[in-house]
Amino acid sequence: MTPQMIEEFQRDGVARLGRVLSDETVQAINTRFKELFDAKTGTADQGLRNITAASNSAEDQTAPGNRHFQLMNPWHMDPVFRDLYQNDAIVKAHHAILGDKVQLIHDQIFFKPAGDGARSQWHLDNNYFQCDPPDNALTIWIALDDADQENSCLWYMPGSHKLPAGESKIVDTGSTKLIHLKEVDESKLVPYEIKAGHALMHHSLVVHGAYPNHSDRCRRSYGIHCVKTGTPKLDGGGFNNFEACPTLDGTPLHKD
Ligand SMILES: O=C(O)CCC(=O)C(=O)O
Repeated sequence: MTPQMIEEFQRDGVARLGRVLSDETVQAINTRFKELFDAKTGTADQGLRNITAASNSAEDQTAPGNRHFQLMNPWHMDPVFRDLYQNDAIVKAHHAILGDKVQLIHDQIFFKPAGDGARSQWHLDNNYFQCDPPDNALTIWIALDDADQENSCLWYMPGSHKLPAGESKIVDTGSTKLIHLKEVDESKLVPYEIKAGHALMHHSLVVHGAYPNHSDRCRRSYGIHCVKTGTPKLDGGGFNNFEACPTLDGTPLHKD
């Protein structure tokens, strides 16, 4: 990460990291993802779900309409994904913000099909992570297709990671398990269009989300969520399981 990227991240809560994956790697990830997606679609496998579906039933999960698929923890499924969280550019970017000791919370692939890709509700990642302090966690989001305003690129509210909790940050879980924000002034949101293989890094308190994908192109992306090693959760728990949340450099947990 350059000093300019670090400054941008600290000021806006989001920074463009430029290219982190070659076209060949993006292609290999998309091929493997398609195999996993096809094998899991319509099964009760909890690794894959449509997060906007009313339930986990095969019928709801495969119904056309409002679709936003999520494959959780692909790094458990194939070395092609394990290589991603250990990718040099990604590890260095984490170290630049969080210091030497960093561990995985989880990774995921998002897939919004062409035509009926759902919106991503406006949210803050730390409402899911529950890290204390929130500064200790961040997300790197890598586009696996060119992502623009037509096919649901991410939109951010720059600087919102510094807003006090409460203002623009009241959550509403509604009928789903998603924790989204109740009121967001959409005029303050900025689109972050990026090419396939390029990445964004964002703070765990920055407001972000995406509009639906009504275009004739799908939009896939890979999200990696990490935390400074040993960070507790707000409920007093932590990320203490090496198998589930390994350090990025393979060192044992909690050894400084
Ligand atoms: O890909 C998306 O639309 C949502 C991703 C996201 O919000 C995240 O990775 O924090």
